[in-house]
Amino acid sequence: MTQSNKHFNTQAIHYGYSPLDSQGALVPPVFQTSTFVFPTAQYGADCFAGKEKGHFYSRISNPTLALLENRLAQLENGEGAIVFSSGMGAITSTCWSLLQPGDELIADMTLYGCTFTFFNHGLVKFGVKIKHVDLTNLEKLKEAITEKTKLIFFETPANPNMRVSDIAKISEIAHQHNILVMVDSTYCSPYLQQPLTLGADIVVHSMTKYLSGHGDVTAGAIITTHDLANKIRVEGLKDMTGACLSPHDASLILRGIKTLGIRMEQICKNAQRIAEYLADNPKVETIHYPGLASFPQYELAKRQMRLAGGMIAIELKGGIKAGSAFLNRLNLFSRAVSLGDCESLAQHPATMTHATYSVEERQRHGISDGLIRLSIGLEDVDDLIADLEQALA
Ligand code: HCS
Repeated sequence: MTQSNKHFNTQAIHYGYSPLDSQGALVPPVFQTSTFVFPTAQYGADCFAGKEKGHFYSRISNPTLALLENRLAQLENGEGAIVFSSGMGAITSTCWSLLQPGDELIADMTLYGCTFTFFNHGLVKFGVKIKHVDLTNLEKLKEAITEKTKLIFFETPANPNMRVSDIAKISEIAHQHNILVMVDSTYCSPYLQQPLTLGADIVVHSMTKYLSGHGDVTAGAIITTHDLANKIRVEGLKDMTGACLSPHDASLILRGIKTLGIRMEQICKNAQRIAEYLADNPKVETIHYPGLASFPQYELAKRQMRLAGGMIAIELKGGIKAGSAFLNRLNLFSRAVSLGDCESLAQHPATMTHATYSVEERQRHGISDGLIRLSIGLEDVDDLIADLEQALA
């Protein structure tokens, strides 16, 4: 009944749940409880000592969270997963568990603003050295590695400028030096890209985005080996961040994942049409979308992603002034951060998602002031193009 040998959509709907184990309930019940009753005092003590595998407190585990974790591990081709109350909860819990003072972390040049800040203003305070390296250049990666390097972290495609990094090649180099590779695959979801299959050690998702898919939850996850998941659960999640997901939010994500495949297919179709329209529009100076042959890493993106995704970054002729006027004229696209929702969204990274970088840092890290980020949703694509057309006019 767990459907482990089936295709993606079948697993996204069924994996890990048997209705007859829950009085026939077609949809998994939500275990909305913070604590669990011990049949005996000894059983409780054994739970705390790690000798019993049962659930005993929902910050650490809960049957609804466990179902979501098992399903995610299956969809990402991993052994184990942990869910968190946000993507940042997932990143911070993992880094606190894996890094120590004196260690070095290599990160790509472009990262989501709060990840960048956590690394450069959070981890550094505790003696971890951060090296930003252009991971699209493997020679630079090899030069940056030292015996202190413990973790390589990158987003692919990167938020917001869409840089694509080669997961297989970076993992191969990292593993020659016993370095762990952590990939933020939020822009793809497991439907478009499976970093563990390509050799990475840890995948992180903001499940606020495509996995939940409906803009009503903040959540995060990591998927990795059993051993690493166990370490990060009992160190990072349990004792360091406590960034646990609520059972109700987990059930919303389980619902969202059922339609992940068909949502991603349609979102990617819409995004491809919109990218082609924008690429031909004379008001657009630059467009970054992995599904266009003009995209610098078009071949790599085709190799490691099933489809080109729903995120597009553009720069308009006239820079930030034109970009701001364009944002203000949009009617159907919502002016909002976040991504991966049914609603199409538009935002300005330099003053919103990446405002945590200083001006100089943004310049150094390739986030231009005029960049506009679009998250393509599920509206009819002709309506979306009409909205872009009138906003660009
Ligand atoms: N990580 C989200 C939230 C921004 S504040 C985004 O839109 O990139």
